[in-house]
Amino acid sequence: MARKAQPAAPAAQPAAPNRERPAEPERYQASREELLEYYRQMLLIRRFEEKAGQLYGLGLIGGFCHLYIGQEAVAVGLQSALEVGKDSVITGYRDHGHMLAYGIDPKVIMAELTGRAAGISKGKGGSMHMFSVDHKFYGGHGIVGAQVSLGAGLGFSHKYKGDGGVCLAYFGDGAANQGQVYESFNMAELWKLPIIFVIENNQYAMGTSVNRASAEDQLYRRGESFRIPGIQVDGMDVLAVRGAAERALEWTRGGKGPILLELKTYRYRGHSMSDPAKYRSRDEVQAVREKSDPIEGLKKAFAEAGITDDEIKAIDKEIKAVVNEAADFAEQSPEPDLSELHTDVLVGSY
Ligand SMILES: Cc1ncc(C[n+]2csc(CCOP(=O)(O)OP(=O)(O)O)c2C)c(N)n1
Ligand SMILES: [Mg+2]
Repeated sequence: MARKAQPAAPAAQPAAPNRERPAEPERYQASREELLEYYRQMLLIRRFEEKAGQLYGLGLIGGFCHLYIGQEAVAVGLQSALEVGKDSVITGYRDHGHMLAYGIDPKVIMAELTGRAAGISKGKGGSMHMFSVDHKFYGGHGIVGAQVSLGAGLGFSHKYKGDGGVCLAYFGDGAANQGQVYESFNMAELWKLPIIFVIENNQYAMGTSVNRASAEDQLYRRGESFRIPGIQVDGMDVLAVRGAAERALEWTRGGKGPILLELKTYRYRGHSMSDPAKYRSRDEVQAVREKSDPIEGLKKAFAEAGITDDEIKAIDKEIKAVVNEAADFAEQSPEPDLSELHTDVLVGSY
């Protein structure tokens, strides 16, 4: 007997025609003190990472180690707009810069890199696994893309508790092709979670350029089919980054749900310490350093703000001392006791 054709189910009502867009961000008008602070923080990250590279070369740091040199303006510009202890941050394995930009003591970060008991994860996490609950800094994750789903969970927790916080979830251009990222986008928009998805587009995922790996390489558009608005930002300009942070925070704190920022940036060093760097030329790296270095770029705003060479030199000296102190501390601290081998593996109670 022929089956009767079923009437088509009524089409679901389309969601309200979207959608309001965030206002265009403006370059941030920083005060003199703020300019000096951004300079100080970016330089701290740069010198810290250079020192970490040296300690790695000397065999004092082992395992994986991913440096943030070149990308300093991203973490500094964004995190300068957050409220430490109220907002939360989560990122991948290239995490030293984000911790420093959150005001976490360079000594305990360096001690973690050298695997010492005084390190922020008691010397048992290393470069990729650092955490500070006090700062609401939730790592430090080695699984590419995992931090995005965990970040959606942090956004959920801000909303559930009504604590007014916003989560900043950083991930790379490579991670932007992971499936779980899009499941997280869907839930975040559906539930209007207070989360800023931050794509740090440093142009490469290990040795693969973004254009080779991404059908849509304008990554700020990646939220469109979830109705998440996106903004593309010059990630080498700390003032442009801070300006975009203002807009994104306005949006999320205003209860409008998630927003996506794509920061166009560049990493000067290899993917990790064991990168043969055969996928790009030295000239390419040199050209970015010369034309768009975030630290040199910021200096252009100094003259107008009346910042003198002596002030800059004093900061350079101060940062050198801070980083040397962190390295000395990291070299001299004892390693974890053998009895610590099996602690902190499982949560005792929850
Ligand atoms: C799920 C998963 N797949 C693959 C890897 C190996 N891996 C480590 S880093 C990386 C590249 C990620 O690049 P990107 O997201 O652009 O971040 P970047 O290193 O540029 O900061 C890959 C494929 C991994 N750690 N986890
Ligand atoms: Mg990348």
